Amino acid sequence: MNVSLLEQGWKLKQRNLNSSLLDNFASPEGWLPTTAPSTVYQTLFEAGVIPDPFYGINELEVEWVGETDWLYKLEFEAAKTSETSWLSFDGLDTFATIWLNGHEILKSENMFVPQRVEVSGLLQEKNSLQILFESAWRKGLELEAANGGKRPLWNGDSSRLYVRKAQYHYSWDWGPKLLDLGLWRAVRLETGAARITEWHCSVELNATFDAATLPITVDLEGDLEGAKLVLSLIGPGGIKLFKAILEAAGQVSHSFELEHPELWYPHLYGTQPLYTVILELLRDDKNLDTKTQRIGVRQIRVIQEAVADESGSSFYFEVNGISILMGGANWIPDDLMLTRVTKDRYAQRIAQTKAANMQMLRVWGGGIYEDDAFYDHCDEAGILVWQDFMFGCGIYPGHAEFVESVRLEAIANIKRLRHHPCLAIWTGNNEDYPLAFGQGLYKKDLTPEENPEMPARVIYEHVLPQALQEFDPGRYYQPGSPFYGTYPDDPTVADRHTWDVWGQGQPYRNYIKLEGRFVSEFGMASAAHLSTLEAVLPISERYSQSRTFEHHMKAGEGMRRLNAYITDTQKLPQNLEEYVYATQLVQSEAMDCAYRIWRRRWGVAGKRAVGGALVWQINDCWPVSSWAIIDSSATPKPAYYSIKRALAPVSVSFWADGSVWALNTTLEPLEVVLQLQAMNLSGSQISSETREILIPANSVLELGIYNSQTTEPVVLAAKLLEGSNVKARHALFPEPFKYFDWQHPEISLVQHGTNLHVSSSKPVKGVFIHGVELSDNMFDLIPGDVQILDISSLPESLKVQWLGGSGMIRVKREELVIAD
Ligand code: BMA
Repeated sequence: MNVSLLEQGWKLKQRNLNSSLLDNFASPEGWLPTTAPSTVYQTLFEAGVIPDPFYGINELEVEWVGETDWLYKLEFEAAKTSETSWLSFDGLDTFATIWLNGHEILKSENMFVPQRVEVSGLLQEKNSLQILFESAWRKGLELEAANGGKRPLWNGDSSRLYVRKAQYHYSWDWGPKLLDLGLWRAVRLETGAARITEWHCSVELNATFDAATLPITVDLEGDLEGAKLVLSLIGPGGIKLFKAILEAAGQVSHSFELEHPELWYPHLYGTQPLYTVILELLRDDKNLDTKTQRIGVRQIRVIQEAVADESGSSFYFEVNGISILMGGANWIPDDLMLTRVTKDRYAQRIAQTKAANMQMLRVWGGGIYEDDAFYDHCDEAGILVWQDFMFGCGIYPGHAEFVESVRLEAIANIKRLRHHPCLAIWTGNNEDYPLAFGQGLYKKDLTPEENPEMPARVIYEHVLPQALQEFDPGRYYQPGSPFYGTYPDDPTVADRHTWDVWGQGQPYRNYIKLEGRFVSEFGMASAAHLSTLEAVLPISERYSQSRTFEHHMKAGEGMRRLNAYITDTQKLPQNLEEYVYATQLVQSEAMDCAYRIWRRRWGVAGKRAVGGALVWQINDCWPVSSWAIIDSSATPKPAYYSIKRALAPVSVSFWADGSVWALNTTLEPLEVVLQLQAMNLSGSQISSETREILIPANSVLELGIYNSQTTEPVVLAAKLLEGSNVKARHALFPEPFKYFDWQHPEISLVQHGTNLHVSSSKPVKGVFIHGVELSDNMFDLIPGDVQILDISSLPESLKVQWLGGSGMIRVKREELVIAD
């Protein structure tokens, strides 16, 4: 195949509704240079036609872009050929009509369906490609009026339910309304005599994990006379393992058998060896087409078994026979202007996920089926993917055209994603069932056909599982997330979205009562970093009650809730810097509570009461106060670090009642020394205790209640030591923090080579060091316990904030003394 990327030379302009489309395209006026991929917002912003939609309250000023129609055009040359030619459009957002040399070749109404059109008869030496993108806003309103009118939803405008477009573009409780449009994925001209149209290699691992069958099916089209299909399998180290030469035909099947395959594991449980399948369609010595597919050999199961002494059933993942206590996060699209999410940005975000000791990302249903790069990085990093189909928080329609469009969308995306070893589970939608349940629209005991009040049940319960049955059988599917037993928050079965904390304003210590068998969403909002905010807040607006600050908080009652959690827990902040810290401390403490108390319920084999928790949300798509733990400038918020510590393979934890437990998610038992200490607020020791403990593999070990036997306020500290190596720490400070006098802590920072030693003469809560990349941050300091962090470079002094204060602290430099 001769493939040319039609990337450069595109032009873009707004459609003038006062003249005909033909005149619009013909007129030389108003065209802006652009590329494919590109989007309209991105092009206009980069050309200086509109201001930065993310700055200040510009969102309101640029809304018109999404309410108008836009034109793309490209002149391109093509060599004369007797072979077949196709134009491929990997992503059209959304209502597109396309003409080649004046002939309409395509109409598309679904952003998630790649399109390919044969254009052999229409191609000339000089070609003109013209595309009309109609406003999704206007089209959505028309579709809504024609197909059933307004339906219940959370977030955005109800017309979104009728439009197969990224739903968060309509605004969300963490995102602005930016109804972007355009050629959001690549465009290609492909020419050849014959081609590989479909290919798939599935992986069947045997029960003892020591042999795998790799059945490969390939569909071919075109002139296959005398052609051969060569299939090769390359091992993880680049070694050629197998080669098969087969007669080319419409469909070709073959199978490779692998003895002792190298198994793919999630991060922290093993390595991520990847095999490559290469398909070459050859005639004589001429290569007609080539495709490659990377695969991994592993078996993933969702275990729903009895939980000893409890009702309901477990919900946890098992990979290659290993029970995994999942730590992870929910993923939203990383930007509103999707073409700005480069491969490097994906790489950075997945690396951050991995560095936080996470093993799973859930691609949430209000966004997009992500770019191949996302899943490639997850394959390489060992991050499992929980993949929603793209429906979120709404009562979607079920008319025939809509269902058919969804069916094609599902098939296209299942085929694109199914070979990735990272892909663990599919779910039909995000929160459509709880929404319907709450409104009395979900009739659980009736079939989808008998329940027209929730028309899209037909999609979630028939169309999607049928598509999976045909194209990705064997992978776990659930009609929605959450999907529950008797009611949406049922803690005894399946997954749960826990929003009583934040959503209902409950204190975060209540997480102990709000577990699920698998908590696939929960979170606490906080402000973005000060520097991220300063970049979008005009100077006069840099205070937390400003109109612009509030504009960058989209959640219902969002500002009130942020403020309530601060007043419940801390003294009132005096300026924006303190405000940002106060919200981030709340988020960090809340995440520490949730992850630790739920992971405690991993228990032991046969009693896996909680199988994992995914924080809402890992990333942001613009500068905003949200539940994200990494803000839109890619800077981890403090909660990122408290989660990272809670998800470490070995941890020790306190709960508010003084109970202590250790968790070892490694597959080996661990012998460590447990050190417990109680001290008053100025750091004088009241009691201490040291004992040797053996934490069984992949289990929780309860360590009893540590009681300091005193009535004065105390700080409790726990450490696990392997020799002099600190494996884990945790501390319990008296709450609510606002009732106590946090004395000036005298924090010391000393650089030893590539380490920064941080210590203090008094107990300090929530030490956050600004402006440098560190292996840990937002930690508590206990006198006598120096924390050693990895650093890359260090300035003379560092800005440090902690509960009760902040300051610039000079970094002392120590000569590195290397002992013999
Ligand atoms: C969950 C998500 C999102 C939402 C988030 C915060 O329910 O599925 O729809 O952004 O809560 O409210």
